[in-house]
Amino acid sequence: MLVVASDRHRNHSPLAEIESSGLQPPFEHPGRAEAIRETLAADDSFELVEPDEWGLGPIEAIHDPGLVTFLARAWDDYQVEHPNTHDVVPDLFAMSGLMEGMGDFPRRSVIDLELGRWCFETTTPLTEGSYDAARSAVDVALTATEAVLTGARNAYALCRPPGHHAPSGLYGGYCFFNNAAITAHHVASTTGSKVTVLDVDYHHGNGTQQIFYGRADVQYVSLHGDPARAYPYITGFGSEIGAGRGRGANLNIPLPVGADDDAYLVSLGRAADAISAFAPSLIVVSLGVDAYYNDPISDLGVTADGFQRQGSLISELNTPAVVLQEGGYDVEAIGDNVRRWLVGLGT
Ligand code: OKP
Ligand code: ZN
Repeated sequence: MLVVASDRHRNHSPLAEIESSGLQPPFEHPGRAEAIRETLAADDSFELVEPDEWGLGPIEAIHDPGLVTFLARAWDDYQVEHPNTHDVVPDLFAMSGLMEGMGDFPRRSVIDLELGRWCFETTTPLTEGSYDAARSAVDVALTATEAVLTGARNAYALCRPPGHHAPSGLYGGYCFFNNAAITAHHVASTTGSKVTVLDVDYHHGNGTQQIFYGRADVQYVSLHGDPARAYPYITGFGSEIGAGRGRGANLNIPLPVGADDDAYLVSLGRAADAISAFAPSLIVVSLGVDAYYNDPISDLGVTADGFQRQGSLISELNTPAVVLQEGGYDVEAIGDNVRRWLVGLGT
């Protein structure tokens, strides 16, 4: 199987994250991607290549160009006001309630205000090279996708930072650009065919759901910890089925605490039936391996064997698939868990 990976992910390297009201070492760090790369490089069923450059077009087809411009400049602009800041984090959130009944938010070039305008939470510091890393993750995803569009049965994109929490006009949840949404839209718009995003990360991909909620040509199917207890709390409920032309093209399957391999596979079977009924030309898999029983920020009970069974179940759909990395925070196990999912899919 072709694996696309770039060293540029290392340029996104936060010192800390502000989570649950505490400052702590970041769960989302360069060591995650390094561990995956090492594991895949040691197995000759995988061939590692560098990404091509795809430019801003595919990104701006999904994200507000204002967000893109902001991310490109924000770290530098922040240093002018606050010199020698390594991790840039908003300390004001430009929430709509502040302007309730008074019209639109003022668009002013005050960096502290702009940060709070584009970022929705505190666990996603912007470092000097975050924009470069986020750009490289998109290039990695699109390069792997190109391989599948030109005949490979499947391919793996070692994306870092991840993407599925980023809606069209915001960043957060460790995500800057929504790699999966950019990829799915790129394929749907260039081939005129239907695409499914299957999201097996432990967390609901609120960003991907938001981007495609009104669209009939891109299906979003997600299994995740029930948002009644799990981040991002706001979305991921089964009642969210899409809107307008997109009604019926969004499927959320929330999972209970401790769901094990068998339970997970039953729900993934439901997801597979929905994908089969939609009949996409391509499946974009948002692969987080944070459903792992030992993941430090999640509460499901999936084992390495379970990940392989997941890949294998999806291979039975007989549909080309490009697999994009999202989360997974047990760095000891992340490489092998990803490898097993890909082995199940078919290398
Ligand atoms: C990214 B991905 C809860 C804080 C959650 C962000 C988690 C982002 C997960 N107190 N922090 O979906 O793996
Ligand atoms: Zn996750």
